[in-house]
Amino acid sequence: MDVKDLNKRIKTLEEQLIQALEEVESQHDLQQVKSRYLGKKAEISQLMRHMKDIPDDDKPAFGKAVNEGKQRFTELIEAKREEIRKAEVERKLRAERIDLTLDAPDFTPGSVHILNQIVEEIEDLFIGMGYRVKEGPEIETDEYNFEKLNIPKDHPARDMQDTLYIDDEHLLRTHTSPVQVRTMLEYGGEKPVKIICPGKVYRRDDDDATHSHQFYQIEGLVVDETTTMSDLKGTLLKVARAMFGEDREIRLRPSYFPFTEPSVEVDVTCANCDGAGCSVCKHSGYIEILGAGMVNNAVLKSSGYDPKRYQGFAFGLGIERIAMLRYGIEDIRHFYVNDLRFNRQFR
Ligand code: FA5
Repeated sequence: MDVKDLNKRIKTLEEQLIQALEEVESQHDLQQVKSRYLGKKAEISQLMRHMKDIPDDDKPAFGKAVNEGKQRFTELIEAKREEIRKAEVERKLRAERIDLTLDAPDFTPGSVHILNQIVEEIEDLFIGMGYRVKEGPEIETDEYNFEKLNIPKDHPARDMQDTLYIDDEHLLRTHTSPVQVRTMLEYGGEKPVKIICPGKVYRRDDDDATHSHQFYQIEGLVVDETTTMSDLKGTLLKVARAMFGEDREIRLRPSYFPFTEPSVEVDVTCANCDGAGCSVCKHSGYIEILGAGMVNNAVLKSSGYDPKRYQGFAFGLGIERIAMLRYGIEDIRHFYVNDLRFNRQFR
């Protein structure tokens, strides 16, 4: 084969390639044509073998002809590739075209559940006072839910919160208070703490109008060198007024929690009768909304804080309780049955 024959042969191959490309419809077909015309076993690749029979003077022209042929084949194939890609994009766009003149289906937008609305409102209030929002696990260990909160095994206070155990050491948290301990340990006993923690809690309570086996709490914890009971009272007054109106008053009643000392329960003046006494507040003029107190020294110690240097206050409020009082909801189960007629009232 001389250079002239070679050029002729390459020209024929090129015409065959152009014809083959006309049949190609997909990238897959194209790949097959490419390996037939440019692969290792393709004729153009094999032509180099004839080089040894070519006179030395013609060798450069022979090599050049093969390489230029390969270059043209590649360009033809790549042009086809681009053509297929564009056709595919266009096909897709046509298939996905939206008819803006069609009537929209009847569509009712959803909304945030009332319990989450209250959580968000309380979060905003506390973030505005410089608190951080923390989270903790719903599956807790006995150690964090009880032991480090000064409630050892066999302590009668364990009966205050009927517990759903997973095994001897793990349980569904009965309150958000374990996050107090988790946060203090995380802060390492040196830094002041100022956090709230909203979350779900679980108890083996029988469901009735005011009790649920699963409900929401918000925990609050402040630990610093100068924290006092009057800081706690001022903070809780702010919460009560934000939730129930600027003219609400609160009352701290002595109570008992193993993890606070002294402990209080907090009542707010009844919004229904303005404190005069009515059936909603059982004629007392007040309704209880939360538990609170000064962090017990034993808890500060087990969480790495020196009680001689630091004091703290903590509180835990029930979100459902607040929503029920604020909106006059008579049964806690309304929050969980997902009756849209109930949920839509709070949009
Ligand atoms: C506690 O859970 C304490 N951890 C609160 C606390 C935190 C005290 C920090 C001191 C310092 P208690 O069991 O009272 O306390 O629950 C707190 C609130 O959760 C109650 O005031 C009530 O609003 C709500 N609550 C309790 N049990 C239920 C229930 N079964 N269903 C709905 N809400 C409940």
